[in-house]
Amino acid sequence: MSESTGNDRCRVVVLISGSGTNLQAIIDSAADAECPYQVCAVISNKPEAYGLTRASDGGIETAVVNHRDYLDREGFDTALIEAIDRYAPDLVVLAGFMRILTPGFVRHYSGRLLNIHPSLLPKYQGLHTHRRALEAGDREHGATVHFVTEELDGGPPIVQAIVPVEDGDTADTLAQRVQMQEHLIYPLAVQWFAEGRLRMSTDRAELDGHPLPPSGHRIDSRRT
Ligand code: NHR
Ligand code: GAR
Repeated sequence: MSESTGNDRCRVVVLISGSGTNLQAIIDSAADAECPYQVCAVISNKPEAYGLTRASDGGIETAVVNHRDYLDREGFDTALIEAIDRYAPDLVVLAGFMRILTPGFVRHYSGRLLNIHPSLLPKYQGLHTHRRALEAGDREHGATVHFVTEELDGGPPIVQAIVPVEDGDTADTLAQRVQMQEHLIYPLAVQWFAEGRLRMSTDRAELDGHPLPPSGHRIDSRRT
């Protein structure tokens, strides 16, 4: 065993807007001594986000950059970059972060910015994904971790979890089933990045030097 103090671990800053259950999964997985990343800070655009309490409870530094304090998206994103870069992160993770980011922000973190989106991208970009999947009569749904680019929910997928749609599902029951899988695939993708295995190339994500399929590595929860 090495005598690492953990100081060489990949530095991750997590951005949230709400409950932070994905943040919790990422924090929990970092508690493992073998985990290749550490969560350095959690930053919210909403002062009341419960995820801030989760972070404090985990001994993690927090900050709030309230979008309402800024005249426009450029001003907000500039302040957000300042708050993030104080922690010199190797990776920035959006976990239920609800503000669309400007091209300048996305370029600043190009190749080191991840999001989790609650649909099987490229289906249902944008909001209200569970309702839209139900309304379309889909039999499968899920979540996708992807690199963030200027195109909203359009960056290269890394890993996708597929869940069944059950008879009688509501948007809430379906969301719960999807979120259980989110809590598995998001820490996995962050670990891959931290181990240096994951890269963004032109229009694909690469794992271990090989391009991933267009929808990313797929995990089918119906088969496990
Ligand atoms: N920014 C860029 N440039 N590219 C992406 O792929 C992004 C992004 C910012 C956030 C998360 C995304 C999701 O997974 C995300 C991906 C918010 C909205 C939205 O419409 C859309 C997509 C996502 C997040 N937000 C409203 C806005 O005006 C505000 C909604 C609210 O506050 O509740 O910013 O779904
Ligand atoms: C998650 O389901 C995530 O996929 C989704 O919001 C939820 C956040 O939950 N993200 C978006 O809709 C982004 N627009 P959490 O705060 O408990 O992690």
